[in-house]
Amino acid sequence: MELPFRAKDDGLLKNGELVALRKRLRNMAPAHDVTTVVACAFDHRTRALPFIYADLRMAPAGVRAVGSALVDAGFHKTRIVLQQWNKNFAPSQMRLDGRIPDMFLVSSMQIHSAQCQALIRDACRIPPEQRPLIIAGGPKTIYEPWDVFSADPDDPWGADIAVTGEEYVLLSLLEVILSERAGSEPLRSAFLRARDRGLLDEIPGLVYPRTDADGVACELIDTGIQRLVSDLDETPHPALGYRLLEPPSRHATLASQALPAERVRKLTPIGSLVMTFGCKFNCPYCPIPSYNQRNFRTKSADRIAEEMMRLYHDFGLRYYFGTDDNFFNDKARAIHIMATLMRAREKLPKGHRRIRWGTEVTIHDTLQMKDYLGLARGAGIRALWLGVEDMTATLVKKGQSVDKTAEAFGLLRQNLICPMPMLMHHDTQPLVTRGTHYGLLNQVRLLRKAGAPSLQVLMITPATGSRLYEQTYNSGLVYASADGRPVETYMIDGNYVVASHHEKPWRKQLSILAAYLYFYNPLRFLKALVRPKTRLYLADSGLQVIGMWGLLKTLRRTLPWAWRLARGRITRRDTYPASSIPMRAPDGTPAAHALPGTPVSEPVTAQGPDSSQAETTARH
Ligand code: B12
Ligand code: SF4
Repeated sequence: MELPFRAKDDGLLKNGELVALRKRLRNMAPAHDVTTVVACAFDHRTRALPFIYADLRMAPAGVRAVGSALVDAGFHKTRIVLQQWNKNFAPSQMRLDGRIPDMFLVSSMQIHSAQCQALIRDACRIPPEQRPLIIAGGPKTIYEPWDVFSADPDDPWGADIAVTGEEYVLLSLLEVILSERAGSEPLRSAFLRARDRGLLDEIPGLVYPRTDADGVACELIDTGIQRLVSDLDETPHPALGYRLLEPPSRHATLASQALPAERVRKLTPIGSLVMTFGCKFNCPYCPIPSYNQRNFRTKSADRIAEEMMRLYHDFGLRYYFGTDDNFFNDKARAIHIMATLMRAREKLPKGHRRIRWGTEVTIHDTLQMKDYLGLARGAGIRALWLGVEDMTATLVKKGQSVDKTAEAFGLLRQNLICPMPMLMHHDTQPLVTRGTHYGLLNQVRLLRKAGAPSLQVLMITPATGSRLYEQTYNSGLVYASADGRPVETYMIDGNYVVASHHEKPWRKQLSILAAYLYFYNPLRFLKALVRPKTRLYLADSGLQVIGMWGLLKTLRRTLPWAWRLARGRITRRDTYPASSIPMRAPDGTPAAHALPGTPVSEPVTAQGPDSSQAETTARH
């Protein structure tokens, strides 16, 4: 299910709303000595190609944005802990400023859910009277907020609230809680009162539980789809978040100081930077257009240039990755941003013009930009990730074809920009075909010939929040287990074949490995160095090294799975994972984030039943 759309003209915040909220909080902050730890959940079992370097060496923008928002609002005692760097971090043992923090925030992608739940579970070991207010957020809760609450009476853990939105939602929640807080009362107790008085119900983008006496969630109240900030210049500056990072360690506890500015670049040499959000295409397996309520949201060119320059000056960051879904989506804006960045780079003293960046685009839009790729190079773009998916457009059509892909790659290479293809493998695509370009290896070969220095091949896998999601599960495509090994959430990353009707799915698994092996190997590495075909040979050989290292990790992770697939005994899911806890909107209507089939609870009235005994009915 795609996220539902808000009413027309009500999907976006009014201009200035986020700025005004930040200002109001800054006025409130001096009266509240609030300490916060923001954790980024990361499951190290997901370490494999094609993300092997970026996964640890690029501090995620989501937790940094949340940290920046808190500091900007005046809450300086904030620390960001990345499980990427702090595997053993235990919230039950965290102390900040000498005390248990007032708030514990967890951010997670879907594939890191197991770690997200483990963090929350551990935080719940802190006795309730001392426990921080636990808030979950990020791409996991945006689509599946129910998963951060336990419904098991024998194991009652859970966040206090899930945020299904961005900075504005979190800051609105904080404003309400602080308005309700009496003196230095524990933040969590002010939260519980605000919740019980219904004060949170007016903030779209929250899901909170009503619990029974034992603390078990009996129903979830969903305040609806968030309103989105349209002018991204209103968001707090990303430089603030970089000052909050916990230094890497093996300890369960936190260091006394955050990572010093001079060590930031070494640990996270790539800076991920929000520039735009959204995409005009409408691929049925992709949740991005509906998440953005079909809007394309951007920062101004000046703001992007200022951010890059400030991060360069403050932390020495030279390499950036734009978190765009499709940077070339709006041609005029992209040109304006690139022209501004080019001027900003030119203003730097000669030896300092080394700011470089890359981002995601589509083949179709790259061709539309063919006259501006020199400008792109001048703006510092050195690599573009292109969603080629299937060059023959058999799987999905978004303006790509073999010829167009080759043309786009050629143009990028001419302008010394690395074309980084992203392919999607699927049941009907053979490993090799004769006389056509349909086979996976045929396409990999073409892409290599067209100058690709890196490769991404992922098996098509159901994505939460996409149109095809429920249908994919209901059709029995998705596995529950293979040869007795259950499919766990960390495996739903496209690297494992976990959704297929192929009679020999192990072949699909091996095909992905074969594609990588064909692309990354010692022979190619030597050729890239000795007989370079392109002026980008240093990038090419470097990426070969990272690719071979990543391939070893990928082999270690996915070969055993291929073996299980080959042994058969595959069991399939017959339905999608939905909430087992009843959900509803505050007024009793169906919850915006609930998948069809989620039980619905009756609202509690003054005379009505206790929510824990509320009658539940199936939705749809
Ligand atoms: C950059 C990126 C990557 C980088 C990440 C590197 C890094 N360390 O940052 C790389 C290339 C490695 C990557 C890999 C993958 N990615 Co990726 N990636 C993105 C991308 C394009 C940008 C992420 C980002 O920085 N966004 C900007 C920040 C500011 O947004 P945000 O993280 O959503 O955070 C905001 C809110 O969510 C919220 N928030 C976040 N955390 C919290 C916490 C709290 C408490 C609160 C209140 C709020 C909150 O506030 C933030 C500010 O607005 C997104 C799409 C997108 N445009 O967001 C996909 C995305 C995150 N990736 C996704 C996926 C699926 C993957 C992969 C599994 C590959 C795949 N199959 O597509 C792998 C996983 C690799 C791994 N082992 O982790 C999905 C996640 C879906 C989900 N439901 O979890 C996304 C959302 C794309 C999509 N399909 O919609 N990815
Ligand atoms: S082009 Fe990419 S971002 Fe746009 S809808 Fe398709 S998959 Fe999603």
